[in-house]
Amino acid sequence: MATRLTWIQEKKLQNCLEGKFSLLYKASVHGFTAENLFRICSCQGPTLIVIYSSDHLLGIYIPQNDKNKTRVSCILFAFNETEILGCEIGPWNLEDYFYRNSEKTELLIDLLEKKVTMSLNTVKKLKLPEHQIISFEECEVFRCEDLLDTRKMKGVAKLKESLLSAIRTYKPSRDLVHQIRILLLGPIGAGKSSFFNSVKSVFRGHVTHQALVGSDITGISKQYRTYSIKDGKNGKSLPFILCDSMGLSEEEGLCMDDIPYILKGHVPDRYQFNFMKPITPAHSNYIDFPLLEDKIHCVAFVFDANYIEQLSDEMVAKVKRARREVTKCGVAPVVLLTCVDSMDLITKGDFIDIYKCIPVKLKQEEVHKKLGFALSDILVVSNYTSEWDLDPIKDVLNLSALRQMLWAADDFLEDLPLEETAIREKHLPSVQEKK
Ligand SMILES: Nc1nc2c(ncn2[C@@H]2O[C@H](COP(=O)(O)OP(=O)(O)OP(=O)(O)O)[C@@H](O)[C@H]2O)c(=O)[nH]1
Ligand SMILES: [Mg+2]
Repeated sequence: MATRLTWIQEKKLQNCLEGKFSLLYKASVHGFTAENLFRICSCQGPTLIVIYSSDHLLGIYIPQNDKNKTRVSCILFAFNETEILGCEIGPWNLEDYFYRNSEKTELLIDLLEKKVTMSLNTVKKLKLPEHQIISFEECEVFRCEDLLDTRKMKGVAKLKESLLSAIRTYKPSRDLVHQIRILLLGPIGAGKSSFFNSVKSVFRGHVTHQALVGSDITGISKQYRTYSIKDGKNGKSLPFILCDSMGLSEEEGLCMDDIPYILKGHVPDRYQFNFMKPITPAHSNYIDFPLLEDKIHCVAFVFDANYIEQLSDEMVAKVKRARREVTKCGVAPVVLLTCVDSMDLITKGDFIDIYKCIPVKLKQEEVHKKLGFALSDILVVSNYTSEWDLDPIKDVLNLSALRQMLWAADDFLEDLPLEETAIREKHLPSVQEKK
Protein backbone atom coordinates (compact mmCIF):
# COMPACT_ATOMS: atom_id res chain seq x y z
CA MET A 1 0.00 0.00 0.00
CA ALA A 2 1.64 3.24 -1.11
CA THR A 3 0.88 6.78 0.02
CA ARG A 4 -0.11 9.56 -2.34
CA LEU A 5 2.10 12.01 -0.45
CA THR A 6 5.04 13.18 -2.52
CA TRP A 7 8.53 13.03 -0.98
CA ILE A 8 8.52 16.80 -0.45
CA GLN A 9 5.07 16.79 1.16
CA GLU A 10 6.08 13.98 3.49
CA LYS A 11 9.33 15.77 4.47
CA LYS A 12 7.48 19.01 5.18
CA LEU A 13 4.97 17.21 7.33
CA GLN A 14 7.69 15.30 9.17
CA ASN A 15 9.42 18.59 9.88
CA CYS A 16 6.24 20.14 11.14
CA LEU A 17 5.20 17.23 13.36
CA GLU A 18 8.72 16.01 14.21
CA GLY A 19 7.72 12.43 13.49
CA LYS A 20 7.85 9.80 10.79
CA PHE A 21 4.77 8.15 9.37
CA SER A 22 3.56 4.67 8.62
CA LEU A 23 0.45 4.27 6.52
CA LEU A 24 -2.40 2.47 8.31
CA TYR A 25 -5.51 3.21 6.29
CA LYS A 26 -6.20 4.22 2.71
CA ALA A 27 -9.84 4.85 1.87
CA SER A 28 -9.54 3.61 -1.73
CA VAL A 29 -8.25 0.28 -0.38
CA HIS A 30 -10.11 -0.11 2.93
CA GLY A 31 -13.34 1.61 1.96
CA PHE A 32 -14.71 5.11 2.40
CA THR A 33 -16.37 4.50 5.77
CA ALA A 34 -15.65 5.97 9.16
CA GLU A 35 -16.26 2.55 10.75
CA ASN A 36 -13.37 1.04 8.82
CA LEU A 37 -11.16 4.00 9.58
CA PHE A 38 -11.82 3.68 13.31
CA ARG A 39 -11.44 -0.11 13.24
CA ILE A 40 -7.99 0.12 11.68
CA CYS A 41 -6.67 3.28 13.28
CA SER A 42 -8.08 3.30 16.78
CA CYS A 43 -5.59 3.03 19.68
CA GLN A 44 -2.58 3.56 17.40
CA GLY A 45 -1.22 6.53 19.36
CA PRO A 46 -0.75 9.83 17.56
CA THR A 47 -2.14 9.69 14.02
CA LEU A 48 -2.33 11.93 11.00
CA ILE A 49 -5.26 11.97 8.59
CA VAL A 50 -4.47 13.32 5.14
CA ILE A 51 -7.22 14.33 2.76
CA TYR A 52 -6.49 14.77 -0.94
CA SER A 53 -8.76 16.98 -3.01
CA SER A 54 -7.98 18.18 -6.49
CA ASP A 55 -6.90 21.62 -5.18
CA HIS A 56 -5.95 21.04 -1.55
CA LEU A 57 -4.10 18.81 0.79
CA LEU A 58 -5.50 18.83 4.29
CA GLY A 59 -3.96 17.19 7.33
CA ILE A 60 -5.52 16.49 10.71
CA TYR A 61 -3.08 15.58 13.46
CA ILE A 62 -4.69 13.68 16.32
CA PRO A 63 -2.38 13.44 19.33
CA GLN A 64 -4.41 10.58 20.86
CA ASN A 65 -6.37 8.38 18.50
CA ASP A 66 -8.65 6.49 20.82
CA LYS A 67 -12.29 6.30 19.82
CA ASN A 68 -13.31 5.77 23.43
CA LYS A 69 -11.40 8.76 24.70
CA THR A 70 -13.73 11.64 25.32
CA ARG A 71 -12.75 14.97 23.86
CA VAL A 72 -9.54 15.54 21.87
CA SER A 73 -8.08 18.64 20.32
CA CYS A 74 -6.57 18.21 16.87
CA ILE A 75 -4.36 20.30 14.64
CA LEU A 76 -5.75 20.97 11.23
CA PHE A 77 -3.31 21.80 8.40
CA ALA A 78 -3.71 23.05 4.91
CA PHE A 79 -0.61 22.95 2.83
CA ASN A 80 0.42 24.25 -0.49
CA GLU A 81 3.81 24.19 -2.17
CA THR A 82 5.44 26.84 -0.05
CA GLU A 83 3.81 26.80 3.37
CA ILE A 84 1.84 24.79 5.84
CA LEU A 85 -0.79 26.66 7.80
CA GLY A 86 -2.31 25.10 10.85
CA CYS A 87 -4.83 25.79 13.59
CA GLU A 88 -6.06 23.98 16.64
CA ILE A 89 -9.59 22.64 16.58
CA GLY A 90 -11.69 21.02 19.26
CA PRO A 91 -11.71 19.56 21.76
CA TRP A 92 -14.48 17.29 20.42
CA ASN A 93 -15.20 13.59 20.67
CA LEU A 94 -13.27 11.94 17.86
CA GLU A 95 -16.48 10.66 16.30
CA ASP A 96 -17.80 14.20 16.00
CA TYR A 97 -15.18 14.87 13.35
CA PHE A 98 -16.76 12.11 11.21
CA TYR A 99 -20.48 12.00 12.01
CA ARG A 100 -22.84 14.93 11.88
CA ASN A 101 -23.95 15.21 15.50
CA SER A 102 -26.22 17.82 16.91
CA GLU A 103 -23.28 19.97 18.07
CA LYS A 104 -21.73 22.04 15.36
CA THR A 105 -18.05 21.13 14.89
CA GLU A 106 -15.36 23.15 13.18
CA LEU A 107 -14.63 20.19 10.92
CA LEU A 108 -16.69 17.34 9.52
CA ILE A 109 -15.16 14.61 7.36
CA ASP A 110 -17.87 12.74 5.49
CA LEU A 111 -16.13 9.68 4.08
CA LEU A 112 -19.25 8.27 2.40
CA GLU A 113 -19.92 11.50 0.49
CA LYS A 114 -16.19 12.28 0.16
CA LYS A 115 -16.70 15.80 1.47
CA VAL A 116 -15.07 17.93 4.16
CA THR A 117 -17.03 20.75 5.75
CA MET A 118 -15.26 23.43 7.76
CA SER A 119 -16.51 26.38 9.74
CA LEU A 120 -15.92 29.78 8.19
CA ASN A 121 -13.55 30.69 10.97
CA THR A 122 -11.39 27.59 10.29
CA VAL A 123 -11.35 28.29 6.56
CA LYS A 124 -10.09 31.83 7.25
CA LYS A 125 -7.36 30.62 9.60
CA LEU A 126 -6.09 28.23 6.95
CA LYS A 127 -6.33 30.91 4.23
CA LEU A 128 -8.51 28.61 2.11
CA PRO A 129 -10.99 29.95 -0.46
CA GLU A 130 -14.22 30.70 1.30
CA HIS A 131 -16.39 27.84 0.11
CA GLN A 132 -16.72 25.64 3.11
CA ILE A 133 -17.25 22.25 1.49
CA ILE A 134 -14.29 20.53 -0.13
CA SER A 135 -14.78 17.38 -2.18
CA PHE A 136 -11.95 14.89 -1.93
CA GLU A 137 -10.67 11.85 -3.78
CA GLU A 138 -8.62 10.03 -1.20
CA CYS A 139 -8.10 9.86 2.53
CA GLU A 140 -5.12 8.26 4.25
CA VAL A 141 -4.30 7.77 7.92
CA PHE A 142 -0.75 7.44 9.22
CA ARG A 143 0.61 6.43 12.58
CA CYS A 144 3.12 9.10 13.74
CA GLU A 145 6.22 7.69 15.35
CA ASP A 146 9.22 9.38 16.91
CA LEU A 147 11.79 10.30 14.30
CA LEU A 148 14.52 8.68 16.33
CA ASP A 149 13.89 5.46 18.17
CA THR A 150 15.78 4.27 21.26
CA ARG A 151 18.18 2.15 19.20
CA LYS A 152 19.20 5.15 17.07
CA MET A 153 19.54 7.39 20.11
CA LYS A 154 21.86 4.83 21.75
CA GLY A 155 24.03 4.93 18.61
CA VAL A 156 24.08 8.75 18.76
CA ALA A 157 25.11 8.73 22.43
CA LYS A 158 27.94 6.30 21.66
CA LEU A 159 29.14 8.42 18.75
CA LYS A 160 29.07 11.55 20.90
CA GLU A 161 31.22 9.87 23.54
CA SER A 162 33.76 8.70 20.97
CA LEU A 163 33.96 12.19 19.41
CA LEU A 164 34.37 13.80 22.83
CA SER A 165 37.12 11.36 23.68
CA ALA A 166 38.89 11.90 20.33
CA ILE A 167 38.85 15.68 20.84
CA ARG A 168 39.91 15.53 24.50
CA THR A 169 42.90 13.36 23.69
CA TYR A 170 43.81 15.08 20.43
CA LYS A 171 47.41 16.27 20.18
CA PRO A 172 48.40 18.78 17.50
CA SER A 173 50.63 17.31 14.83
CA ARG A 174 54.35 17.02 15.64
CA ASP A 175 53.58 18.46 19.09
CA LEU A 176 54.29 21.88 17.59
CA VAL A 177 51.70 23.78 19.63
CA HIS A 178 49.70 23.07 22.76
CA GLN A 179 46.40 24.31 21.39
CA ILE A 180 45.07 24.69 17.85
CA ARG A 181 43.74 28.17 17.08
CA ILE A 182 40.60 28.13 14.96
CA LEU A 183 39.44 31.46 13.56
CA LEU A 184 35.71 31.91 12.95
CA LEU A 185 35.23 34.30 10.05
CA GLY A 186 32.07 35.15 8.13
CA PRO A 187 29.20 37.55 7.53
CA ILE A 188 27.43 39.34 10.37
CA GLY A 189 24.84 37.08 11.97
CA ALA A 190 26.20 33.86 10.43
CA GLY A 191 26.40 32.09 13.80
CA LYS A 192 30.11 32.45 14.69
CA SER A 193 29.60 33.29 18.37
CA SER A 194 26.77 30.75 18.61
CA PHE A 195 29.13 28.04 17.39
CA PHE A 196 31.56 28.86 20.19
CA ASN A 197 28.67 28.78 22.70
CA SER A 198 27.53 25.43 21.32
CA VAL A 199 30.98 23.84 21.56
CA LYS A 200 31.49 25.21 25.06
CA SER A 201 28.06 23.85 26.04
CA VAL A 202 28.93 20.28 25.02
CA PHE A 203 32.10 20.23 27.11
CA ARG A 204 30.48 22.05 30.03
CA GLY A 205 27.63 19.55 30.11
CA HIS A 206 24.86 22.13 29.89
CA VAL A 207 23.88 24.92 27.52
CA THR A 208 25.86 28.13 28.14
CA HIS A 209 25.72 31.49 26.44
CA GLN A 210 29.06 33.11 27.26
CA ALA A 211 29.42 34.97 23.97
CA LEU A 212 26.76 37.52 23.21
CA VAL A 213 24.70 36.50 20.20
CA GLY A 214 21.77 38.09 18.44
CA SER A 215 20.91 40.17 15.49
CA ASP A 216 22.08 43.65 14.64
CA ILE A 217 22.84 44.98 11.18
CA THR A 218 26.17 46.38 12.38
CA GLY A 219 27.03 43.08 14.08
CA ILE A 220 26.96 41.91 17.69
CA SER A 221 30.62 40.97 18.19
CA LYS A 222 32.91 44.00 17.96
CA GLN A 223 35.92 42.60 19.81
CA TYR A 224 38.36 39.88 18.89
CA ARG A 225 37.88 37.09 21.41
CA THR A 226 40.06 34.04 21.85
CA TYR A 227 38.22 31.41 23.87
CA SER A 228 40.02 28.52 25.50
CA ILE A 229 37.46 25.97 26.70
CA LYS A 230 37.74 23.74 29.75
CA ASP A 231 36.63 20.13 29.83
CA GLY A 232 33.91 20.47 32.45
CA LYS A 233 33.77 23.37 34.87
CA ASN A 234 37.17 22.88 36.47
CA GLY A 235 38.71 20.47 34.00
CA LYS A 236 41.80 20.76 31.83
CA SER A 237 41.89 23.17 28.93
CA LEU A 238 40.95 21.47 25.70
CA PRO A 239 43.50 21.34 22.87
CA PHE A 240 41.91 24.11 20.82
CA ILE A 241 41.05 27.81 21.06
CA LEU A 242 38.10 29.29 19.17
CA CYS A 243 38.82 32.82 17.93
CA ASP A 244 35.64 34.82 17.38
CA SER A 245 35.85 37.87 15.14
CA MET A 246 33.69 40.76 14.03
CA GLY A 247 31.37 39.83 11.17
CA LEU A 248 32.06 40.70 7.55
CA SER A 249 29.67 43.21 6.06
CA GLU A 250 29.15 45.20 2.88
CA GLU A 251 29.37 48.28 5.10
CA GLU A 252 30.70 48.53 8.65
CA GLY A 253 32.03 45.04 9.31
CA LEU A 254 35.48 43.66 9.97
CA CYS A 255 38.22 45.72 8.32
CA MET A 256 39.62 43.42 5.62
CA ASP A 257 43.17 44.62 6.33
CA ASP A 258 42.89 43.19 9.86
CA ILE A 259 42.67 39.64 8.49
CA PRO A 260 46.41 39.09 7.77
CA TYR A 261 47.24 40.47 11.24
CA ILE A 262 44.80 38.04 12.87
CA LEU A 263 46.12 35.11 10.84
CA LYS A 264 49.72 35.88 11.74
CA GLY A 265 48.88 36.21 15.46
CA HIS A 266 49.47 39.96 15.98
CA VAL A 267 45.97 40.68 17.33
CA PRO A 268 45.46 40.32 21.11
CA ASP A 269 42.38 38.94 22.88
CA ARG A 270 39.71 41.63 23.43
CA TYR A 271 41.07 43.88 20.68
CA GLN A 272 38.33 46.37 19.77
CA PHE A 273 37.91 46.29 16.01
CA ASN A 274 37.64 49.50 14.05
CA PHE A 275 36.01 49.01 10.67
CA MET A 276 37.75 52.15 9.34
CA LYS A 277 41.34 51.06 9.98
CA PRO A 278 43.29 47.94 10.83
CA ILE A 279 45.40 47.31 13.92
CA THR A 280 48.91 48.80 13.81
CA PRO A 281 52.08 47.94 15.76
CA ALA A 282 51.41 51.14 17.75
CA HIS A 283 48.42 49.51 19.47
CA SER A 284 49.18 48.97 23.17
CA ASN A 285 48.64 45.18 23.14
CA TYR A 286 49.89 44.50 19.61
CA ILE A 287 51.75 41.18 19.57
CA ASP A 288 55.08 42.07 17.94
CA PHE A 289 56.65 38.65 17.72
CA PRO A 290 53.88 36.08 17.56
CA LEU A 291 54.89 32.47 18.11
CA LEU A 292 53.52 29.57 16.12
CA GLU A 293 51.25 29.07 19.12
CA ASP A 294 49.70 32.56 18.58
CA LYS A 295 49.02 32.09 14.88
CA ILE A 296 45.82 30.81 13.36
CA HIS A 297 46.05 27.16 12.34
CA CYS A 298 42.61 26.70 10.82
CA VAL A 299 40.02 29.13 9.50
CA ALA A 300 36.35 28.25 9.56
CA PHE A 301 34.32 30.42 7.19
CA VAL A 302 30.88 30.54 8.78
CA PHE A 303 27.66 31.08 6.80
CA ASP A 304 23.98 30.72 7.54
CA ALA A 305 22.98 27.81 5.28
CA ASN A 306 19.70 29.53 4.46
CA TYR A 307 21.37 32.70 3.10
CA ILE A 308 24.01 31.31 0.77
CA GLU A 309 21.95 32.12 -2.31
CA GLN A 310 21.38 35.68 -1.09
CA LEU A 311 25.05 36.59 -0.49
CA SER A 312 25.68 39.86 -2.30
CA ASP A 313 28.43 40.24 -4.90
CA GLU A 314 30.35 42.49 -2.46
CA MET A 315 30.18 39.83 0.24
CA VAL A 316 31.29 37.12 -2.19
CA ALA A 317 34.23 39.32 -3.21
CA LYS A 318 35.18 39.88 0.46
CA VAL A 319 35.00 36.19 1.28
CA LYS A 320 37.15 35.35 -1.74
CA ARG A 321 39.68 37.98 -0.71
CA ALA A 322 39.78 36.62 2.84
CA ARG A 323 40.19 33.11 1.46
CA ARG A 324 43.18 34.24 -0.62
CA GLU A 325 44.80 35.70 2.53
CA VAL A 326 44.19 32.43 4.34
CA THR A 327 45.76 30.37 1.57
CA LYS A 328 48.70 32.80 1.41
CA CYS A 329 49.43 31.91 5.03
CA GLY A 330 49.29 28.21 4.17
CA VAL A 331 46.21 27.71 6.36
CA ALA A 332 43.56 25.31 5.12
CA PRO A 333 40.05 26.78 5.19
CA VAL A 334 36.86 24.91 6.03
CA VAL A 335 33.27 26.12 5.77
CA LEU A 336 30.67 25.83 8.53
CA LEU A 337 27.08 26.07 7.39
CA THR A 338 24.96 26.92 10.43
CA CYS A 339 21.18 26.79 10.89
CA VAL A 340 20.85 23.39 9.24
CA ASP A 341 17.99 22.93 11.76
CA SER A 342 15.93 25.57 10.00
CA MET A 343 16.66 24.34 6.48
CA ASP A 344 13.66 23.34 4.46
CA LEU A 345 13.14 19.60 4.04
CA ILE A 346 15.64 18.62 6.73
CA THR A 347 14.28 16.80 9.74
CA LYS A 348 15.99 15.95 13.01
CA GLY A 349 16.16 12.34 11.85
CA ASP A 350 18.29 13.47 8.88
CA PHE A 351 20.97 14.88 11.22
CA ILE A 352 22.33 11.35 11.75
CA ASP A 353 23.39 11.03 8.12
CA ILE A 354 23.29 14.68 7.20
CA TYR A 355 25.85 14.62 4.40
CA LYS A 356 23.68 12.14 2.49
CA CYS A 357 20.70 14.52 2.41
CA ILE A 358 19.94 16.02 -0.97
CA PRO A 359 19.19 19.57 0.35
CA VAL A 360 22.57 19.57 2.14
CA LYS A 361 24.38 18.32 -0.95
CA LEU A 362 22.73 21.12 -2.96
CA LYS A 363 23.92 23.70 -0.40
CA GLN A 364 27.46 22.33 -0.59
CA GLU A 365 27.31 22.59 -4.39
CA GLU A 366 26.09 26.19 -4.12
CA VAL A 367 28.92 27.18 -1.74
CA HIS A 368 31.44 25.43 -3.96
CA LYS A 369 30.13 27.19 -7.07
CA LYS A 370 29.76 30.61 -5.50
CA LEU A 371 32.82 30.77 -3.26
CA GLY A 372 35.16 28.11 -4.57
CA PHE A 373 35.62 26.00 -1.42
CA ALA A 374 36.25 22.28 -1.85
CA LEU A 375 33.10 20.20 -1.37
CA SER A 376 34.73 17.99 1.27
CA ASP A 377 35.59 21.07 3.38
CA ILE A 378 31.98 22.23 3.64
CA LEU A 379 30.55 21.12 7.00
CA VAL A 380 27.14 21.64 8.53
CA VAL A 381 26.31 22.47 12.14
CA SER A 382 23.31 23.32 14.24
CA ASN A 383 23.91 25.72 17.11
CA TYR A 384 22.10 26.08 20.37
CA THR A 385 19.84 29.10 20.19
CA SER A 386 16.86 29.15 22.52
CA GLU A 387 16.97 25.67 24.04
CA TRP A 388 18.23 24.92 27.53
CA ASP A 389 18.88 21.20 27.30
CA LEU A 390 21.77 19.60 25.46
CA ASP A 391 20.76 17.69 22.37
CA PRO A 392 23.09 14.76 21.55
CA ILE A 393 22.18 14.93 17.87
CA LYS A 394 23.28 18.55 17.59
CA ASP A 395 26.36 17.76 19.65
CA VAL A 396 27.42 14.98 17.28
CA LEU A 397 27.03 17.30 14.29
CA ASN A 398 29.03 20.10 15.92
CA LEU A 399 31.73 17.83 17.36
CA SER A 400 32.23 16.12 13.98
CA ALA A 401 32.80 19.54 12.42
CA LEU A 402 35.23 20.45 15.21
CA ARG A 403 37.19 17.23 14.72
CA GLN A 404 37.39 17.97 10.99
CA MET A 405 38.84 21.41 11.81
CA LEU A 406 41.48 19.86 14.04
CA TRP A 407 42.46 17.56 11.17
CA ALA A 408 42.67 20.58 8.84
CA ALA A 409 44.97 22.27 11.39
CA ASP A 410 47.14 19.15 11.42
CA ASP A 411 47.53 19.44 7.66
CA PHE A 412 48.74 23.02 8.17
CA LEU A 413 51.23 22.04 10.88
CA GLU A 414 52.54 19.07 8.93
CA ASP A 415 53.14 21.30 5.94
CA LEU A 416 55.11 23.98 7.81
CA PRO A 417 58.62 24.63 6.57
CA LEU A 418 61.39 23.64 8.97
CA GLU A 419 62.46 27.23 9.71
CA GLU A 420 58.97 28.06 11.05
CA THR A 421 58.78 25.01 13.28
CA ALA A 422 62.22 25.83 14.68
CA ILE A 423 60.74 29.03 16.19
CA ARG A 424 58.93 26.82 18.64
CA GLU A 425 62.16 25.27 19.89
CA LYS A 426 63.65 28.75 20.50
CA HIS A 427 60.69 30.49 22.13
CA LEU A 428 58.22 28.02 23.47
CA PRO A 429 58.70 26.04 26.66
CA SER A 430 58.39 22.34 26.06
CA VAL A 431 55.28 20.53 27.18
CA GLN A 432 57.34 19.15 30.10
CA GLU A 433 58.48 22.64 31.20
CA LYS A 434 54.94 23.99 30.98
CA LYS A 435 53.69 21.29 33.31
N1 LIG B 1 18.20 28.18 14.11
C1 LIG B 1 19.47 28.52 14.24
N2 LIG B 1 19.79 29.79 14.57
C2 LIG B 1 21.09 30.10 14.72
C3 LIG B 1 22.13 29.15 14.52
N3 LIG B 1 23.32 29.77 14.73
C4 LIG B 1 23.03 31.04 15.04
N4 LIG B 1 21.70 31.25 15.04
C5 LIG B 1 21.01 32.52 15.32
O1 LIG B 1 21.53 33.50 14.43
C6 LIG B 1 21.66 34.75 15.07
C7 LIG B 1 23.10 35.28 14.94
O2 LIG B 1 23.96 34.43 15.65
P1 LIG B 1 25.38 34.93 16.21
O3 LIG B 1 26.06 33.76 16.81
O4 LIG B 1 25.25 36.16 17.03
O5 LIG B 1 26.09 35.29 14.84
P2 LIG B 1 27.53 35.98 14.64
O6 LIG B 1 28.09 35.43 13.39
O7 LIG B 1 28.35 35.84 15.86
O8 LIG B 1 27.09 37.48 14.41
P3 LIG B 1 27.95 38.85 14.62
O9 LIG B 1 28.67 38.76 15.93
O10 LIG B 1 26.89 39.90 14.63
O11 LIG B 1 28.85 38.95 13.44
C8 LIG B 1 21.25 34.53 16.53
O12 LIG B 1 19.91 34.96 16.67
C9 LIG B 1 21.35 33.04 16.72
O13 LIG B 1 20.44 32.56 17.68
C10 LIG B 1 21.75 27.80 14.15
O14 LIG B 1 22.56 26.90 13.94
N5 LIG B 1 20.41 27.56 14.04
MG1 LIG C 1 29.28 37.22 17.08
